[in-house]
Amino acid sequence: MKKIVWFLGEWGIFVIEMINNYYQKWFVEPSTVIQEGIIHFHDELMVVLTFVIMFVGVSIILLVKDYKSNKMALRSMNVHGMIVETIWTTIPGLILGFVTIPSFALLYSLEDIALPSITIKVIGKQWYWTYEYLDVDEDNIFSFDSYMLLEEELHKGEFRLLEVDNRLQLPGEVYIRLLVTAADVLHSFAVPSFGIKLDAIPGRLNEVILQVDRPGTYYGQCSELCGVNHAFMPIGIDVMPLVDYIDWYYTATTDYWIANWSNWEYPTSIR
Ligand SMILES: [Cu+2]
Repeated sequence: MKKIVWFLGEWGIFVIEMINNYYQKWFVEPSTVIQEGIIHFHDELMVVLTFVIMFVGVSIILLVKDYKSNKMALRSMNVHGMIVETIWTTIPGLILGFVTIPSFALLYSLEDIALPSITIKVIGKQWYWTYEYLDVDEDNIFSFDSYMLLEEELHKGEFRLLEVDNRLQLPGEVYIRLLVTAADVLHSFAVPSFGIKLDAIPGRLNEVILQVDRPGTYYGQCSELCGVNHAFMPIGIDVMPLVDYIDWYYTATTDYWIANWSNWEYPTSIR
């Protein structure tokens, strides 16, 4: 018994993590503080849960075992135990109170609105995403669509059902405001590495503040059943240093307005 407990304590987590990594049943690598917080909270909660389940399980086994001559079971049929009832109400209450503190801290930090440096509107459509960059020119908004790449369009090493033709480009280590909405039916903009999952609702704007710590390529998927091609509207995001982002932004917007010069209107305000 001692050896089993020792094994679980020393090697249990390690073994579970190995199995989870092998089958990819763990969280993806976090790249925002929010997602790190979510993973930490999950790990803390699992410790509490493990002890609760062990205690309740052992109690049930003790009670059910040899039920007919079990003093505890017989007693509970006739007598109320004031003390024991107080204990089994208070202790779960205390546990819940203990869990509430990190939970609320996390919830409030998810909703925290910092002053954003850039604002991007994400529009879910059947079945692709449109990204609008709202910052520079209100009258001539720079936007593009992002479609999934078909299997025959993929290059070696690219991910099937995750690769898109135009990835959303974002700067790293900067507060970004995402406004999420939909043009037709319900969609959901979800990127696991960022810890965000926002419903895209026609006629409504949902807002989240994002700050990505690591540059790289990130993937997400639409997470609300939105029709036959629901599984085929992935999200691809490139996060780069701010300098590279500004470079990309000016090249892309210039190209965009040269291509769409006939739609261009003289801006009434430039921020
Ligand atoms: Cu969708």
